[in-house]
Amino acid sequence: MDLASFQAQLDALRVRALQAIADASSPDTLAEVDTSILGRKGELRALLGGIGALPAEDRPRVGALANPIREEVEAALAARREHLEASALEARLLAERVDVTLPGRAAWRGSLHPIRETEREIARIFGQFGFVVVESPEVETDELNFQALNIPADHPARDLWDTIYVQEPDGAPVDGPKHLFRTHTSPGQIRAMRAAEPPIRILTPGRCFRYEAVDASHAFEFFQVEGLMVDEGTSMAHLRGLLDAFAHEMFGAGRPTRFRPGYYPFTEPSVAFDIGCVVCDGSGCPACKRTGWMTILGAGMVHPVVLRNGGIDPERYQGFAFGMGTDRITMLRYAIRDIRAFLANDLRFLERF
Ligand code: 2NL
Repeated sequence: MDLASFQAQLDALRVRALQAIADASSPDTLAEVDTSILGRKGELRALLGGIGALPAEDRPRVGALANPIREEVEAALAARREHLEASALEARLLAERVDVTLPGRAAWRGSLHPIRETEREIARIFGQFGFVVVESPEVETDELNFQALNIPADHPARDLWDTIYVQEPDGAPVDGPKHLFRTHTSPGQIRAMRAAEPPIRILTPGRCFRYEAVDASHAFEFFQVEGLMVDEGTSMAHLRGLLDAFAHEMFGAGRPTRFRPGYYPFTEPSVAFDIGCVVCDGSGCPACKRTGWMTILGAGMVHPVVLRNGGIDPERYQGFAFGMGTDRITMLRYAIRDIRAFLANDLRFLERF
């Protein structure tokens, strides 16, 4: 070999290297090119390893020929690497591009449960007449849930409520208080009467329990709002006027209302309070059993025995009370057909409100 052919091989290597560098499309292939040309077992080393075949006087010139080419290849590698890394970054930025002008996604805040919303609306309406909300325990004594309300232990009226009783703890006195899941919120009203002097105007919203066969209109866990007013000279006329105002705010100003005779052991006299059917406006339909009327609550003048059980003198004070099913009022407001929807925790239902 002579210097000219060494030079020719060097030039060929240079062209091959620059071409491979230009063709490398990723940092990984570029690193492979780097190794195959400049590496310890690379082509340049192999070529330089052959200088022993050159005449002795030519050997010192080999470095001067090879070094600029090594530098050129190194520079080309560096430039190409920089380019590939920059375009990889560009591609990533492009792929991850965010349109900062898009409107934001609103955070989901949840909403009031429809039962709670109805409770608040009821409290708002009666609040205008001075009624305040009072809450009380869901597990009560037999005494407050039944006896104080003129429903003695052996009274047939107890058959009206199928009650869920609580097992008393071991060691509880046999003649001690018996506990149960309240069947209505009335025990809260007894508590309020015992705690306060008339005038009393309270609302007791809350969860109640009865041992029921469950269907579209019966749940064993349901909601009630009761109201109680006790003062001197309180009459049925006040009750009627108050309930009319309530019905007109809740179900529309023009809606007809009526009292029908009813029966409860804790009120005397007792009434059912009806409104014109919200489905057919009174002309008669399946929802009102063709009567044109729907009962929305029960009410009456508080029985004197119940006033006395509440620590109130029935000779001086009179009271009226009323009770409504919050589930039922809510079903009428929103045309909900199945009471079980309220406690099923199905977001498709709850998100409607
Ligand atoms: C109904 C009927 C009613 C009452 C609840 C009551 C409470 C006390 C004294 C007297 Cl402390 N009465 N509550 C009175 C009449 C009817 O509820 O059908 N509720 C869903």
